[in-house]
Amino acid sequence: MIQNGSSEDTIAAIATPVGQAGIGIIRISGPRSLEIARKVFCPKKDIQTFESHRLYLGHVKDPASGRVLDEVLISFMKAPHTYTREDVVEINCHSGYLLLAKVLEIILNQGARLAKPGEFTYRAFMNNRIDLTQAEAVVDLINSHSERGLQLASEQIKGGLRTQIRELREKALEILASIEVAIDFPDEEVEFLPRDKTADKIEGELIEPIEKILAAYVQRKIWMEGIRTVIVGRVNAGKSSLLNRLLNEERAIVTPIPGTTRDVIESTIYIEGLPLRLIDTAGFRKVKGRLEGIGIRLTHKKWAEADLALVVIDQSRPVNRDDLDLISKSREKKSLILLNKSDLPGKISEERLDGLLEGLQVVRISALTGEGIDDLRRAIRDLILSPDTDIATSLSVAPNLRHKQALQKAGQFFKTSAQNARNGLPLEIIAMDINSALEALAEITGEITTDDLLDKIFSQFCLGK
Ligand SMILES: Nc1nc2c(ncn2[C@@H]2O[C@H](COP(=O)(O)OP(=O)(O)OP(=O)(O)O)[C@@H](O)[C@H]2O)c(=O)[nH]1
Ligand SMILES: [Mg+2]
Repeated sequence: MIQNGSSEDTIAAIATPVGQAGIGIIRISGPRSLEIARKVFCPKKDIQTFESHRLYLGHVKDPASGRVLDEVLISFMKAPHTYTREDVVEINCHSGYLLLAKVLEIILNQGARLAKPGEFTYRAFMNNRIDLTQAEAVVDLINSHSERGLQLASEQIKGGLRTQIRELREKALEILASIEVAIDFPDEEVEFLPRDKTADKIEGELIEPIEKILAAYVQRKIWMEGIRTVIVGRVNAGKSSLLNRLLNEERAIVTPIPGTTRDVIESTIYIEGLPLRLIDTAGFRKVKGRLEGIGIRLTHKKWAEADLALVVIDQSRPVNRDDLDLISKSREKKSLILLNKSDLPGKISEERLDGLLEGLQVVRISALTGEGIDDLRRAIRDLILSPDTDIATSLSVAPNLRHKQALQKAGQFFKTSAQNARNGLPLEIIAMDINSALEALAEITGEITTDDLLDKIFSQFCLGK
C-alpha cells in the first residue's frame, strides 16, 4: 500500500503524538518541501534564502485568507543529509491537536500529500539511507518493553546488524569468487582451491558467526517483548490472588468460588528490569460447562506458548488428579512449582511432596499474606537469567524472528556447501548453495524483498514516522 506512492510526491504529517505537549512538529518531505514552506511561512527577519539545518523564527499563515495561525520555528534540511534523503522541512508549532491539524491542512492545500504511516522511514529505506533492519528497529524503539530492549533497538538503528550481515556477505562473496576462478580454470583447481580449506573457511567465517548472532535471538525476545509467564493451577488454587499480589493491585477477580476466572488476563511487571508478561488463566478441573471447556483449552494454548510457567498448587488441600496432571506437564517447560496458601495447615505430607516434586523447583508462598513472594521474585530472576538463556552477555546485535528465519536458512545453505566441498562434489553445486545463502542474507537487509514483506513491516509504524 505504501509502494504506490511515488517519491515525486511531497508528503506531510504531524510527527508528534496526539495529545497535550509543549510543542508539536509537522514534517514535510519531498522535492516541493521548501516551495511549500515559503508559501506558508513569514519569517520574522527578512531572509533571502533558507540555509540548510538552521532554525528560523516566524509565523505560519494561511495563504488563502492571510490569517496568521501560530508563531513557529521552522527548519529546512537539504537533501541528502536528512531522515528521508529528500528535502525536509520541519515546523515546530505550539501544540494542540486542532492547531496542528489546521497547519497541516494548509500545507496539504499547497500541494503536499498526507503521508501514510511509516512513509518517511519507507523513503529513508527506498533511498538507501537505512536498510530494512534499521527500519524495523525504529518500530522496536517505540514498542520495547525494557531498558535493555531500547539499547538493542538503538544499536540496530545505528546499523549494528546491518554491518554484521554485510561482513558475512563480503566473506561469502570472497569464497564464491575463488570458487568461480577454479571453475574457470579447471586444470589448476587443486592449486587454487583445496577443498578442505574451503569447507574450513565456510565453517569458520560464515557458519560460526551466524550461530553467534542466532544465539542472541532469545535474549532479544525477552528484553523486547517480555517473558511470557503463564500462571496455571487447578481451580481455586490462588492463581488470580497471585497475579494481584505480584502486580500490587486488584487486577483479577478473586472469589472462593471454583472457576472464577474464565478468560485470560494479562499484565506486565518488572523484576529487576526484566519485563514479565503475566498471564492468569482459567483453573484446571474436569470439564463440565461448555464455557469452561473453552477456558481450559485457552489455558493449554497459553501454556504451550509461554516462556515460563508458574504452577500453583494449593497445599492446604490433598493433591488430586488435576494437580498430578499439572505437575507432570510442568516438567516439559521452564517452570516453578508454587505451594500456595502456606498460611494454612498443609494437607500434603512432606514425603509425598518430595516424591511428587523431585527435580522441580519449588517455592512456598501465600498469595494472601505475601509470604514468600520475595523468594518467588528471586527464583524467577535466577531461572530467566540462567546461563542457557545467555542473557548476561552483552551482545550488541540481536535478530528478530524474521532475521532469525533468514539466518537459519542462510546457515543451512552454508552447511550444505561446506559438506559438499568436503565430499568433493562439483564446484558448481557448491557455488549454487553459497548463492542461495547470499540471497537469504539479502532478505534480511532488504536488498531482496517483496511488497508483502514491506507492507507488513511498515504497517506497524505510526503516522508521521
Ligand atoms: N488462606 C489463603 N487463601 C488464599 C490464598 N490464595 C488464595 N486464597 C483464597 O482462595 C480462593 C481462590 O482464590 P483465587 O485467587 O480466586 O483462585 P484461582 O486459582 O484464581 O481460582 P479460579 O480462577 O477459580 O481457578 C479465594 O477465596 C482466595 O482468597 C492464600 O495464600 N491463603
Ligand atoms: Mg482465578
